[in-house]
Amino acid sequence: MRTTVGIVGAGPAGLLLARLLHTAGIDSVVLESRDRAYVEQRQRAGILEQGTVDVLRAAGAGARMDREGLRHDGIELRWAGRRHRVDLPALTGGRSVTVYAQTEVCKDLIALQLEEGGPLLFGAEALAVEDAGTARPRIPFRHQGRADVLECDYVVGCDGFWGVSRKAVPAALSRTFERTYPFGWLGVLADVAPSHDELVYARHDRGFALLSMRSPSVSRLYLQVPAGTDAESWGDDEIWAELERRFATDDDWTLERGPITQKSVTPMRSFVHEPMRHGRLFLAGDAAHIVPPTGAKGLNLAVGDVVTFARALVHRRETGSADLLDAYARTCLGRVWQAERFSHDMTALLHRAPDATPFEDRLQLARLERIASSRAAEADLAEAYTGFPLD
Ligand code: RFL
Ligand code: PHB
Repeated sequence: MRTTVGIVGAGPAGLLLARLLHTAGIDSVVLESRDRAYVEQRQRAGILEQGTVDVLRAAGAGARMDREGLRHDGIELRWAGRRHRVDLPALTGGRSVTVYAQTEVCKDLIALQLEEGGPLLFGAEALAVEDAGTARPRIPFRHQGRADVLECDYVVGCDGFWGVSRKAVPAALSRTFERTYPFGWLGVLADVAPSHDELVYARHDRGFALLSMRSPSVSRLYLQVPAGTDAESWGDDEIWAELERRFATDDDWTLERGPITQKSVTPMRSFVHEPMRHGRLFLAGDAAHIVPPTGAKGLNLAVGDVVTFARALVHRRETGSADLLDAYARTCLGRVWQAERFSHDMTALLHRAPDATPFEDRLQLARLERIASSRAAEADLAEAYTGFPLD
């Protein structure tokens, strides 16, 4: 099999890249090791930055998002019984975010690709990326039990943190930057209308909690739990009781309970692999970097990477110049490190480390007070949360 761009992985990065290349008239093949249902149902991100929304729309993948996505003009910070709303457009010159789940983004992009785009193979596991340092990189893969090889001009590794692409960068050239956290998130989906119309990020002495949503009738809620916690060790009533404690306010706000339909625990990690490019291999999304979910940045970063690659390849075709391809890693890493910084800071602001000292607790409260009382501090948060521009 032969194509211009071999794409490993059909998460949001790989699927959007295939769509962007298709609209630019560049052919690609996507290899995805899992089946379609798995990719469409894996519960993950919920928040799209304005820039991500604009990209999906321009790619012709925004119709259902525009109908069903929920535009949010604020988030609430909650601590010590207090509530503080951050007005996103007022602080950023009009920017907001959209609640539209990653599952739905993937469903929309898969449907478009199967209808109009190039091959998208499910159950196709890439075994390696070979000859990345040459003009003819290759991807050996297994599809429905048969061995095959995809020959390409370029390979984009969109295969997430556990994928094979990153391993094709020689160890002598690779550098990784990493932090693991001593806690994770227990996430639940519940069939109940969200108890607030905007997201609530809560800092509590017992740990962080987040109220989010998937639709006007489905809530998505998270609790900070110790690293390594088994989701099944938390009973449903116990989860609701703990959420109530951590979201408790001094006013008459209440948390509505409902049937929990899914629960799982996500570990938290910050991770960057440099460089993001080796020869004809380009890494994009979680394959190259991971952020803790507190800043809602992972999917949006993946979008930034593939937009940067697609633009660079179109530029190469139109002008013959490889300048933008050569600038890929530098361009992406600028945004990546800003998102790493913000995600780390939001995590530190709102989570309680198991060994937190009273001094650190007071600092957290002082930081929250600062955001609530200084427009500059609040605008700094709002700018990063709504996203750094793609250009
Ligand atoms: P993905 O989504 O992991 O997709 C990689 C795909 O590659 C496939 N694959 C292979 N295919 C072929 N051959 C191989 N050898 C392969 N190895 C792997 C995998 O099966 C998979 O389908 O990476 P991608 O596309 O880079 O997308 C990244 C995002 O999924 C991720 O950053 C976000 O979900 C992070 N994230 C959030 N991001 C946001 O922007 N906003 C949020 O609100 C947000 N919330 C979250 C999150 C992530 C979470 N978890 C579970 C980590 C909330 C949570 C709880
Ligand atoms: C989500 O809805 O899954 C979500 C929202 C905001 C975050 C992380 C996850 O910061």
